[in-house]
Amino acid sequence: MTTGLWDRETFVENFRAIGERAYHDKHPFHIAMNAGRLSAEALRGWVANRFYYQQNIPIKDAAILSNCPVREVRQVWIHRVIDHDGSAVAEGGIEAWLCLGEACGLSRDEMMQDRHLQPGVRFAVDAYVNFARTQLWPIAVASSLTELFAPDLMTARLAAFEKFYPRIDSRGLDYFRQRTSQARRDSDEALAIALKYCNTPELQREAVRALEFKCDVLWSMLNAIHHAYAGNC
Ligand code: AHQ
Repeated sequence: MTTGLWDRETFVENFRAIGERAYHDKHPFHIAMNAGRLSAEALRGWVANRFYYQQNIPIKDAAILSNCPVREVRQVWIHRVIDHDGSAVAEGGIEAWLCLGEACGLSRDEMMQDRHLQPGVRFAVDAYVNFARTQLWPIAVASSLTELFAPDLMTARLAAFEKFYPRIDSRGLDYFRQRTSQARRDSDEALAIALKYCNTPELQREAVRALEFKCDVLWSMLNAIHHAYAGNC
């Protein structure tokens, strides 16, 4: 039996409960990273594999744009593509992530050619892009709400890199610095859109399930990376 429409507070609380339970800040690989226990090779493996995720974020967001008939929503959402792809006047997150890789000892070529890409990372990321292409656009927007929980993780990660991994040039960490504020803005925007357009009991429950799915995407990526590079940490 479908229960009634959640009020705003209940809807938001249901999103937050998913993060509390399933966000990847609790994954053993991130715990080890933030405790300074990762080897240089494990860090390189994580950066190289996350690059595949970063490259696909603007493709995912362009898929949402292509499915969205609401001009006001597209006007809000479109900056996400430029945030990562960059533009003629400013580099974006993909370039910043390549700089992070070079600071960890990876070459641009081996990242661009996905030389280290683990099957489990490829399949999780491709599932996320496919989700954005095939789901109702408000549901795909809701799947990005893992970013509600990203700023705290970014802050902890930046502190850990500066404290435990001093051989990584600090300029390589600019992605995490810019992401902390970008994630806050992104999640504020995505939450406002999800609350407004997931406006039936069924859409609200699908939106919460979309966030659970996205938490599984991020968790599966780290499972594959953990298995490949840091099974003993
Ligand atoms: O660097 C990240 C990023 O650009 C994005 C886009 C967003 C989305 O649209 O799904 N999610 C996301 C995330 C990024 N970094 C992850 C991390 O742990 O470094 C966290 C991830 C997220 O929380 O969804």
